Amino acid sequence: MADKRGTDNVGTDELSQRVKKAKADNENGDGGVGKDPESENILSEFKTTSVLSDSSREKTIFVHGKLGDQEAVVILEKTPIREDALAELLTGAKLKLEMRNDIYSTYRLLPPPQLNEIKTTVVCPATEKHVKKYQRQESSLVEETGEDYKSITLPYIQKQSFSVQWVHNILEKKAEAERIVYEDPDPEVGFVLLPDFKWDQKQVDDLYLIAIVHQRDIRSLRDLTSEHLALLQNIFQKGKEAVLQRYSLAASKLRVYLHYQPSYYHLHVHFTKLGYEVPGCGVERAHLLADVIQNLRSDPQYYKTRTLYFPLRADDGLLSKFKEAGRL
Ligand code: M7G
Repeated sequence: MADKRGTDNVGTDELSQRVKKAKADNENGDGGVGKDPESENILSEFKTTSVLSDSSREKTIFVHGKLGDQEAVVILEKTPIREDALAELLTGAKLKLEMRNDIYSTYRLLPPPQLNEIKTTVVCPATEKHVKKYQRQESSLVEETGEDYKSITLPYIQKQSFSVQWVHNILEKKAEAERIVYEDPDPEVGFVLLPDFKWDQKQVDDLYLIAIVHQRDIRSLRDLTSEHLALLQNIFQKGKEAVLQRYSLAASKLRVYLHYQPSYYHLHVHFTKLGYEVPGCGVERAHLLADVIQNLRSDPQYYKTRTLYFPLRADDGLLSKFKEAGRL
């Protein structure tokens, strides 16, 4: 069942209603690239090549396969059971008894189809890098000095990183325009705040938004100096206000952070609900925006000069570059 952490001042029910309303409001917006709510089932042609990873605890499976002649990755994830849908779930379901013993009994509950969704993400055409990203792999912690960044990491990411076309589509309103929660259009300090595609927006317990900056030449934490303080403070302040207004979630219930290394080298900030243990929120990858702001205040060149630590997966090309350079 969806947990109730952090809903101190507002009931879960009310929160769910607000999320649903926000979603409905959003869905009345204009279309974007690939928007086709009732699209036909393109996955009926999907041919599985391999299961990249799965988790019975997370109730997810990451599958590599082919859609026609194109490589594809499909991610399936069972969604949380919502409190506001409980009554409909219990009355509308078929219940099949599995066993009964004294005061105990177990059943298989077959919910009505509308309450039995599986959140599905399709990446197609998927690159080899996508396939690797979703494959379960051992990781190693890398120590990157400011010099290592210039001589190893930067040349690698200039050649090898994921396309940020999807980010440009968002900034130009060519995709996901109807999902935007808040925008500050200023070219210097402005940003777009919208739901991360990992969040289905059905409950606030797993809230996940991203703030994408309008400036296009800031790759990551490493590019930040005190010149970007106004931008970072603007995202922090207005992002928190927008979340409070839209989802009634106070700033004290949010984890606001950047990834280093990110997957996509266009500066963006993650806003997740505190207590929601999302992959990538651990100390080896997440940098709290509040800390980033403080560090830049005390040293304008902090992220140019500091040694930064991050995990790299065994088959990551960047890891090979660190090994070749004798840094691992
Ligand atoms: P990251 O730190 O660069 O990499 O974050 P990560 O994916 O390894 O965490 C990028 C964030 O953008 C992730 O949280 C993704 O789930 C999210 N994201 C990625 N894509 C391709 C999209 C997209 O097309 N739309 C939206 N809304 N979010 C996306």
